[in-house]
Amino acid sequence: AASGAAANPVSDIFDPAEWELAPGAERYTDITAHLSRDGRIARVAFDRPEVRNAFRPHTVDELYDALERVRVNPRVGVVLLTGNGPSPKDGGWAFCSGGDQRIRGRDGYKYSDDEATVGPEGLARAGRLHILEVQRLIRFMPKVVIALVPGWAAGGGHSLNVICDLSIASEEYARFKQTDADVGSFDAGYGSAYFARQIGQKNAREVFFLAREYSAQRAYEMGAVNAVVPHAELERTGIEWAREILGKSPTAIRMLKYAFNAVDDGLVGQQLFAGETTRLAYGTDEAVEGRDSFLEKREPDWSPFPYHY
Ligand code: S0N
Repeated sequence: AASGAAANPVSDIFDPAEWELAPGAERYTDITAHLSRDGRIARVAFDRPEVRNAFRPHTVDELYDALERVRVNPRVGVVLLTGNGPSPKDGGWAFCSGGDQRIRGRDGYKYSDDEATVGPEGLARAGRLHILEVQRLIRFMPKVVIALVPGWAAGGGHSLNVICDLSIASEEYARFKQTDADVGSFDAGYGSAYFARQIGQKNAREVFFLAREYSAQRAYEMGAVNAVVPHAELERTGIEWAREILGKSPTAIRMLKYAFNAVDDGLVGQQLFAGETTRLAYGTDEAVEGRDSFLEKREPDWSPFPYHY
């Protein structure tokens, strides 16, 4: 498979006929970002296959930028998050292997490999575990995010698979391993506690406490992924699922995503759901009457609006 990387500069299973470069993506070095030709699906991918798509702080900055652009793009309804490959070194595939262990220091992650050049801004960023900001962006984005797992999902990459709304895994190459306890770096938030909601407490504790390797099939049996497909069909399946979701009501999808989230997200989840209900309410004659009565300095007339039961 290693020859594929040379044949296709993005990824061996990337179909250039489906995609065009997303606006602003030409300057990314650690990820790639594309939009489908009709602009309705985004594909964002880790692009460090030589280190199993591990992320350094710069990678996370780019990922956040790409996902934020997607979040505010009104045409995009579904996001595919994946990892490019194979590795030019050994042909191995990865979704993401988490934080780049080569630049992890005592106070977190070094923002730059060259600390002398980072300046005050770099110092302020030092040690930030800002992959958690990316997790929140995915979690709170009112669009469906699908993880396409072409190879290893390990450590913080495993957590990213957890946070995505749906997951499709490569039958041949997807592997799952939560190395956090091996390397002394643990995700005590969504990556573990929410993972236990997905696959059950005993399974989740096994994955974390034993840090074993799991196949795509085993991950499917545990409920950690939605489907296992042949490697060559991974991206096509992701696009098919995205197109199916795009055939549904955008409002229904966003309300459902926030409804699924709310039970685990406390007041933040309620706040997001509430924001959506307010948006819906603004579209009613009743809310318009409230606004107009204020602007016209008169008592509101609520009589046309019944107390539904
Ligand atoms: C993924 C593994 C299992 C793959 O094994 P395999 O196929 O045998 O390949 P290797 O030979 O090991 O790797 C190939 C080359 O890639 C390099 N490499 C792989 N992973 C990393 C990495 N994470 N960082 C740096 N380099 C990596 C290898 O070194 C090798 O390079 P060469 O050829 O030069 O020797 C296996 O590679 C593995 O176990 N990787 C490490 C996985 C890991 O432990 N990741 C870190 C876990 N922790 C986090 O991610 C924390 C992240 C975080 O920021 C966080 C913080 C707070 C709260 C939450 C999080 C969060 O988790 O999101």
